[in-house]
Amino acid sequence: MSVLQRDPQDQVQVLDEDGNVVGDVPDIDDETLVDMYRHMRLARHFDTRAVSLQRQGRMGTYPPLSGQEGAQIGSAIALDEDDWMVPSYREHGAALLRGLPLKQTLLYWMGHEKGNDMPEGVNIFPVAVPIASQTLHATGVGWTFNLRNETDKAAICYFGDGATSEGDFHEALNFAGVFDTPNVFFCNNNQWAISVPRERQTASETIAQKAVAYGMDGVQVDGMDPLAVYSVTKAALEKAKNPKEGEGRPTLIEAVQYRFGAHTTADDPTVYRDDDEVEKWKAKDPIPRLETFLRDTGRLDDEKIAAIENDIETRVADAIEAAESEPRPDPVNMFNNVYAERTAELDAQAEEFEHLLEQVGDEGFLRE
Ligand SMILES: Cc1ncc(C[n+]2csc(CCOP(=O)(O)OP(=O)(O)O)c2C)c(N)n1
Ligand SMILES: [Mg+2]
Repeated sequence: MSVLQRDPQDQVQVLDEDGNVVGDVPDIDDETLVDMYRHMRLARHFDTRAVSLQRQGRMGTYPPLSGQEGAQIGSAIALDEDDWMVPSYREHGAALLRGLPLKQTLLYWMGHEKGNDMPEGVNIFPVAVPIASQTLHATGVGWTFNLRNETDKAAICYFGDGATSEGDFHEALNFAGVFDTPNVFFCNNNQWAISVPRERQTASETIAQKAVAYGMDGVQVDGMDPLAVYSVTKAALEKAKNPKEGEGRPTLIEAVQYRFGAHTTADDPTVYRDDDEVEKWKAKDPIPRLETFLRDTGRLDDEKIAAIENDIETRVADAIEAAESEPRPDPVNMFNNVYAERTAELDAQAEEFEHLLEQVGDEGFLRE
């Protein structure tokens, strides 16, 4: 039976908190497993450096991902080359794995238009800050594949627990169910929507169970177990592209996890959550879990880990240097890429902005 066909309360797990195998290990080759680990470590290191850049005034704001590496990398690594990814604003790890250079993620959060300019062949939508708006875009991508008869492609959409309270989420899933679009809706349930806890977000026992209302499979997975995340995402992507008789294409995955840090660098989580809670979840950290599994099965040792650490430090340092070497962007560029072409309204806004800029200068805008 497929890993997707289960009670939405029955959480999929492959590794327990200590990295012991407790479920079916997915069929992944050794190289990919080590690559999974490398990317999770890279995402964590990048995250630490990015927060520190922001603290030093070298970046505007930044949403940390620590704690969520297992969900991001475990799912993104399951995608095929032609699949598309539709992210929220926290998917730096998943985006990196799918080919977005770290330099661009840095540029985006430094306020540079180039950050959202996807390189040719990188199938990732721009960062979506308006909560849940990207779920509709993702359904649109899936519907496009249907209309074009491109049955070998699927789109994964990432969003948070808070996004499930938005109308967009319901419209996106309802449409996907009715039009049987090849979508994987991947909810990063990190327990908090800024300061709103999961239990204030919905009275549903799980987020996965919401799938029932849209006529699609819903599955809850331990989002801090990268192997379990891989298993369910892979199964959902395969079903999206090649459903068996009687199966629908779309799936809702609820990946249960925790963000270790602040919502963004503008947030102070100590005012709304206890240290005990954070410590409880830190014991489930996806990185040591996968590391234990890889060491126990002879795929990783001290020497290989040291080489990985060296490599990721260099990669992140190089990306920071490259991003900081970019010339400062002209703020008027922000009007250029809203639509393919600038509308008359945007022209008027840009003109007014340039006029103001002439009057008060850059500094005038920075004054509090
Ligand atoms: C439509 C909309 N409303 C409000 C906000 C402000 N806002 C930014 S992040 C956030 C919480 C989102 O929580 P969740 O969906 O759980 O995602 P997480 O940040 O936890 O990954 C809110 C309310 C927004 N960006 N867009
Ligand atoms: Mg959340």
